[in-house]
Amino acid sequence: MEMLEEILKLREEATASLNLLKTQEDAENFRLQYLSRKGSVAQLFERLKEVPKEEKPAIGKSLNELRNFLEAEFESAGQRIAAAKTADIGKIDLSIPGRKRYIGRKHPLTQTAEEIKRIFTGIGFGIADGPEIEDDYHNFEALNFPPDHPARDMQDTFFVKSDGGKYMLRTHTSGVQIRVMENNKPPVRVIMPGRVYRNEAISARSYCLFHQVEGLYVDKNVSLAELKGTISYFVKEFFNANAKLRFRPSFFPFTEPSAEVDVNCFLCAGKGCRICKYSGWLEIMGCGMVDPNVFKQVKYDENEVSGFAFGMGIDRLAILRYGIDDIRLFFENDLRFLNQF
Ligand code: 2NL
Repeated sequence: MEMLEEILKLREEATASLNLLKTQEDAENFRLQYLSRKGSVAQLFERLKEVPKEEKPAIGKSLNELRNFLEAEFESAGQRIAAAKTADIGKIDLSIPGRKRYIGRKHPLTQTAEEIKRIFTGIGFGIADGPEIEDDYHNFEALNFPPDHPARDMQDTFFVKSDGGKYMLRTHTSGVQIRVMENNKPPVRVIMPGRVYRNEAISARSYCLFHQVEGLYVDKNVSLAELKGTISYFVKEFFNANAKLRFRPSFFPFTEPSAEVDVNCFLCAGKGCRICKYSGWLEIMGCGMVDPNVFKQVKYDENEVSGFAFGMGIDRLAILRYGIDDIRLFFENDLRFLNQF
């Protein structure tokens, strides 16, 4: 290659890398590569010896120009780097206190649901889930609700409008249990946590949406004593080992006999207070022995198997456990509330 061409090429190459210099270290590398005693510019000067005599003045002049140009540019690049460094120091105020980072946490309803799941899976229950839009069969009919039951009323249930009343937002998770029995032979031992909906006036005590955990155990010879034992175990794990509970006769279309479960009020220890409405007891769940009509619907032989079922509101349990006085707080996502759990 002609020397003049090489000089031009080196000038282009060096100018390009000058623009990329960011740190003092970059600058020193540049100096070593191009401007030091063994650098590219010096090497070109070295070759001036081989150049024919008549070309020497022109090429020598070019080389001098190159060296002066690069030295000047290198100098200003050095100033640019130094200036950038001071500018950065000016931008960062090391005396400003650090920004506080907020650590996220699980919603109190999630924490409560997880605790309930932990207790039941620990004694052999599986977890099932299913659709939140249910059909009439799974939400009511298979559960032995008579056709004129008030829960089937528009007043209590959100129906999916366009289909003339066949589909609804589930009012309990029982439909999932029906599906589990439809798809599995006994024994069955599952809980189903999930969202349920009721068309109710919204107040501190009730919301149109809440959360339920239902449980079902079906096998040969499942007894009421096992129901009581299972529920007692759960209540003592969830509330405390000394919790006292009572089973109060009740009615559900899908269980016979049925009971409601009360735990002694832990706030007043049974003396009577605002939370337990001066009764000394808090209602926490419903339960019973699965009605034979339900077994017939899912083609289980009601003479071969028996079972118990129960249902509890997660929101209600969380309210009691944490002493919350308004269910709507669970749905507002106000961090001042959520950060307390
Ligand atoms: C309550 C009461 C209950 C059930 C739910 C159930 C489901 C099937 C068959 C029989 Cl498939 N029973 N579920 C039984 C008793 C009570 O819930 O107060 N829940 C908040």
